[in-house]
Amino acid sequence: MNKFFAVLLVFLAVLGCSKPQENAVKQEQAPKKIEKKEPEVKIFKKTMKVFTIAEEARKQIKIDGKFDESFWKNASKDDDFWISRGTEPSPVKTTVMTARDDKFLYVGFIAKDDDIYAELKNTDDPIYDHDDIVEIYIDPTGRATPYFEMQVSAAGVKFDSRFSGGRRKNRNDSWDSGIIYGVSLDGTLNDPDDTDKGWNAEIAVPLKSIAENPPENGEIWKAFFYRINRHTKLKKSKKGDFSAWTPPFAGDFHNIKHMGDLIFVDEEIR
Ligand SMILES: [Ca+2]
Ligand SMILES: [Ca+2]
Ligand SMILES: [Ca+2]
Repeated sequence: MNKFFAVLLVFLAVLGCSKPQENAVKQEQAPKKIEKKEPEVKIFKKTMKVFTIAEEARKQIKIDGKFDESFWKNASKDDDFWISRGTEPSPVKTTVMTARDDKFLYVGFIAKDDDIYAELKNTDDPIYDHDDIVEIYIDPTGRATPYFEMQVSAAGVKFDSRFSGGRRKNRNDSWDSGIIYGVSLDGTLNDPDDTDKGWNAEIAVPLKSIAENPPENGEIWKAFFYRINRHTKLKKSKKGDFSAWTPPFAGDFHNIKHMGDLIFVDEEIR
């Protein structure tokens, strides 16, 4: 190797080292691509203990949409509803409560609402597309076969349906849950010119409609509780109008793999 080649090699080595640095500088200066970020979603699931109403306290039960019975004070409650996609807590306020006795699962909803709206009148009308409603989904086995959907509107109309074999499969609207329910309003129905406070739904679900045997101490049933808030004359929906006790992480309320747990316990309330 003569002197010329030695110098050439050193020159090439220096060149080789400097190029990546130049590139690095260029990359740093290049304008950053703006990536559209999906909101971060932390998947979670709720659980709720369903206490047993003591025998002597069962006489007071009146399914009227009012929660005057003393056991409701001691029942499990959750007012932390989320928008159904699970990205944030719902700005529309709802509380759900549960209790049981030997024949019924009792579910109470307290729905804050400044514009109570419900027009449909007949059982199994599509109130889910139209009116202010609350919804209960129950999958007693966790296998989605069958699972049940029960809804009540602010006008006191019910929709109930039975599914079997998986998410949305074999829908049967002719199924009758036999729910007993009462609705009470703090406001006026279908009047956009005043400001309402809200409405309640008190729902008794016959255990025998859902499962062959009433749940035993510690038994878990999968469940969703939902609320759809509407506006008079079907004004456009707002954020939080589709809300859930435990989110399905989809616009689809039937995303049953995210159902929460209802844990039935013998512990008594009165
Ligand atoms: Ca009552
Ligand atoms: Ca409403
Ligand atoms: Ca039905």
